[in-house]
Amino acid sequence: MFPKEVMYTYHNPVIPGFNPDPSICRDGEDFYLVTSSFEFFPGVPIYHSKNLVNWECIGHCLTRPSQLPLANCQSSGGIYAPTIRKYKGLFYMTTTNVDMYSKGRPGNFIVHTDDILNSWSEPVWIDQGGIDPSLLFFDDKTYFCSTGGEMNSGYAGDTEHGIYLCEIDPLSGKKFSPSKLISKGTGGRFAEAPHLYHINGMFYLMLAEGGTEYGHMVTVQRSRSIYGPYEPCPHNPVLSHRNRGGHPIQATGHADMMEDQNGAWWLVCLGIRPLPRAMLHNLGRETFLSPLRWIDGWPVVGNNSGIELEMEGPLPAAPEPINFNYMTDFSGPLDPNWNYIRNPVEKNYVVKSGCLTLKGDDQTLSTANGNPVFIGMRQQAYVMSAETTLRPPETGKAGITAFYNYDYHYEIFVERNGEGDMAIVLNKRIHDLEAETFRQKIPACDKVSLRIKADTENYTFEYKCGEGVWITAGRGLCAGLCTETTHTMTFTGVYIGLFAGGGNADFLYSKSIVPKSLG
Ligand code: 6LW
Repeated sequence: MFPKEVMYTYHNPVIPGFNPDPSICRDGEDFYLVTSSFEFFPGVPIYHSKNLVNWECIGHCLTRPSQLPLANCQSSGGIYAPTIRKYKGLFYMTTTNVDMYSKGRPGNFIVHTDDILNSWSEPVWIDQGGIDPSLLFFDDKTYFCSTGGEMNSGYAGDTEHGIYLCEIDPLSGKKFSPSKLISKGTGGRFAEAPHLYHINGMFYLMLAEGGTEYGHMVTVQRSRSIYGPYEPCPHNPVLSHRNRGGHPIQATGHADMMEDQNGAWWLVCLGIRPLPRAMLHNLGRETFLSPLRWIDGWPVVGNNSGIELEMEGPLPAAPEPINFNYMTDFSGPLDPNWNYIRNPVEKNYVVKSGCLTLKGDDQTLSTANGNPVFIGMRQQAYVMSAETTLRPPETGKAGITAFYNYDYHYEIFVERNGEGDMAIVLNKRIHDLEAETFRQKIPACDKVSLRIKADTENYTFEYKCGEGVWITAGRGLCAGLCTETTHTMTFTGVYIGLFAGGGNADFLYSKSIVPKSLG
């Protein structure tokens, strides 16, 4: 059935932790995948793989504030779903900075590069509204689609809801045709995530419908003409877990598909792994992989239109176990797995001779729409631990946090006041309630270690003075840092981060460990 007979077993999610809205393209035997980044910076991580299972973050598309202004960006504002494509020697990435709409400006833009390991162009802005932009290169023309019409009729809402298409120049952003409504979806609410493909003489339009929560699905339509009319696939939705109650993977949707160098087809999509006791998830929407077959000119996804934690497929190369363990001793530049909240003030981050100095200013992790002095990595496994050792600040605070957004975070930190008194503090913020649930004076020492241990119920916070023993300061429920429990619509996941406020602190290393049995 598959063009290549060697079948491999692999594990999902292939990119765990907050990595939603995956889009994938192939360049020879190299695969590249991008995901949404919202208020975090740099924007739009780029992952590389040779086998479609082991992905390494090699950089970001949006590395300069001129490409990605995030000042005062709302939680889960900023960058929504990207699409990546390769055409005639150039990589193109199109996405939305939804914050632009609140300024009355276009939100959809395109950047390009001829060297994916290097920097990308400045954005060109597209006069078409909505979200989830996508590109199709066909017949020497470039087609652009998204979920909104002409900009002067407003962001998505003011135009008739649906998928709009126009022809553009991807380098200048110039529009060659008016935006035309080509589909309203197949009946589910929120037709979004359009991806257009030209395969065997037909145009295929893949959409997400149902919303990005538990009713999420992927639908497909096809037409001989790019502008439609589009005929729905007889077995829509081609992927959904909406009727799979109790399945460990939920909310599958927002997909992209691609043919590999051996003629096998693959689909990447987002999904969530809810906590065992409730319909809640704290790790964010993650990236999953499924083989895709063509039957009678329609795509058939995975296991009976579903995705499993363990799947089999004709991968282009053998998969390796996913390594979740991470150690940095700050002996070189920060690798791209580290992210900031909104645009960082660069002078507040100094990496030198095995030490990261965070120069804490007057912002805190709770500063609304702020850019506190923080670097973090996505939490990628439910059961994990993360620790750091630091030299306490002369005055101020420095520590480690489990951070969802400025209204939802737990942290343990060391604080030194003007008199030189030192204390360990556990602080929790949920909704508009912020409380110190633990405060312990400690004798002055020049090194403090702080640790977060996560499981499917709690984050546990521990500290150690000098070479002493680990002491538990307290816990915080995972339920407090979940997408479903936030007071605004949010789309992100937990970061484990290092931070400082009100003074300078030197961090000597950062380490995170996932028990092998879960890797
Ligand atoms: C994205 C939309 C969606 O733009 O969630 O799951 C939105 N799908 O397509 C934010 O990621």
